[in-house]
Amino acid sequence: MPSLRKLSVITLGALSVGAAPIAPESPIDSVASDSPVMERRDSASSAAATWNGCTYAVKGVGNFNARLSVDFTKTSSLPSTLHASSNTIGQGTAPYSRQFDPDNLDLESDGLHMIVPGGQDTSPISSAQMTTVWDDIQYGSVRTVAKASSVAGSVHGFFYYYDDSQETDIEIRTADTSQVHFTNQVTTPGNAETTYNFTAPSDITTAFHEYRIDWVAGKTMFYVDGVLKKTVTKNVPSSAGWWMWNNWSNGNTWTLGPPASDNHLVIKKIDAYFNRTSIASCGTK
Ligand SMILES: *[C@@H]1O[C@H](CO)[C@@H](O)[C@H](O)[C@H]1NC(C)=O
Ligand SMILES: *[C@@H]1O[C@H](CO)[C@@H](O)[C@H](O)[C@H]1NC(C)=O
Ligand SMILES: CC(=O)N[C@H]1CO[C@H](CO)[C@@H](O)[C@@H]1O
Repeated sequence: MPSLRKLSVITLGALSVGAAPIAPESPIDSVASDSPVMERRDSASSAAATWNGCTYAVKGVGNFNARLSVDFTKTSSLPSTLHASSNTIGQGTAPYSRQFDPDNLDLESDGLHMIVPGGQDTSPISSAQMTTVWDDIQYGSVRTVAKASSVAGSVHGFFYYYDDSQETDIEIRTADTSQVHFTNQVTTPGNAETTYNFTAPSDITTAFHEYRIDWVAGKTMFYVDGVLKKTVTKNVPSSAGWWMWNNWSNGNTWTLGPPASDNHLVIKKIDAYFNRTSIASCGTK
């Protein structure tokens, strides 16, 4: 069993916003210098952006004035730039309401576990969410290295959110891990959302993969393991808001569940480049 480090959400350690960029990840986990045997390869990941003295340049995408980079296998607390949610969302037409509980975020040796505890059958369904502290994100290139739960009955979301009509999502439904979903929520009431399914990596619940959204003026681009899967130009959000990561269930036909046993989304790393509207000129490295 990995050692359990309970997250302290009160003592927030400062972490690498504005810190030196970490080198792009080596595609090889580790290779003993005297060994001819290569260790298992990580799946491909996107190259880190380059700092040009004023902004972070993501090749072919654009420039961003802030970075949030965290490796959850190397930190013992949530960085001060991330906030553990504790709000409740009403059930609406779903069977259950849900409540985000900071206690459902656990740092373990392989990363940050975002847990929907198993066996719940009363509202609110205890769920897990964290958001950027920053609420002024307008455009970004956000890469999340994560492993989905094999326990059915929740939705894992990596997404930008301002309100229900300003939202772009990567979602994994643990009731059907054969698909990854990319969606721009409807920006104009009455229109339809723009959503696409893609075949998920076959080992989505046993291996870490990189899920990336690039959001710039007029388009969102969705990637898995550094490969562009879809560019969407409809229902593109245009407001400043938060980036969020969550794992939740309300028992509806989208999430199904609630899960019968503990459902863990594991986030190993986040490397995010943002344009923050409060930063008028150059960002700081
Ligand atoms: C981010 O903001 C900078 C400065 O305002 C701008 O030059 C750049 O194009 C913006 N990036 C994107 C992706 O829109
Ligand atoms: C897309 O995903 C939804 C929800 O999991 C599913 O109902 C639908 O059949 C999928 N579509 C395709 C084309 O696979
Ligand atoms: C991507 C995703 O799952 N989005 C939903 C996650 O949960 C928030 C808050 O519960 C909803 O507002 C999102 O639509």
